[in-house]
Amino acid sequence: MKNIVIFGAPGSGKGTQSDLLVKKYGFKHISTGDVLRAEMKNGTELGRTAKGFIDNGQLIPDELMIDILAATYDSLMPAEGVIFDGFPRTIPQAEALKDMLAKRNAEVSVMLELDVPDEMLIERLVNRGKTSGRADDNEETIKKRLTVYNNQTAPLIDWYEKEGLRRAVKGYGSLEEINAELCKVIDSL
Ligand code: B4P
Repeated sequence: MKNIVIFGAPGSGKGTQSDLLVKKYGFKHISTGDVLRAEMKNGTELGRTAKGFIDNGQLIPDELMIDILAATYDSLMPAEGVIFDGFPRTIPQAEALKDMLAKRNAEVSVMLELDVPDEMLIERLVNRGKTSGRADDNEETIKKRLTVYNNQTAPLIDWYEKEGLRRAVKGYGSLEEINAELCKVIDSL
């Protein structure tokens, strides 16, 4: 069974590429952003807590995210593969993912990193904001999200490099080109 982490800055195309990989391989998909947005839509307590952080471009506290992740993962078993999209976003989350999988006799197979320059990220998210209805897709919040990414999430690049699991792919160009590069890595696992 493959456990694939898809990694990148906000707007790098994690969700977009995950959808294509799910279609091709039939993997299950855990998008922590989607999980949180569903909770917000349903007005649950978790959704109300998450909204305060998301609308400000901040990350949800690790303890909360780690519990959600484990519950979502177990609800999807058995599976041939799982794509983790938007998790981990901090080093404690990466450690928790490793422990959670180890307890289930599993491990991360690869971390696929989508590299996209900042100007392109901002342009993509501002564009998405015109139709997404997402309160965090406006220029001011996007810039905050990029700062949070650089401070809290980017250190995971070295963390996964040291684990020997990091594979970086150019995250701009056509969706098909990017997808073909990701598939090459997955097929080589
Ligand atoms: P997410 O929902 O994970 O969102 P994202 O990082 O904004 O987007 P993604 O990279 O998936 O981009 P997409 O494919 O949509 O997180 C939202 C928030 O939830 C976070 O800020 C945080 O507050 C919270 N959260 C989530 N997980 C958390 C965690 N683990 N811990 C704590 N907090 C957490 O692509 C973006 C746009 O680019 C789209 O419009 C797309 O059409 C376009 N695009 C994609 N590929 C393209 C290409 N090749 N060329 C041109 N445009 C492209």
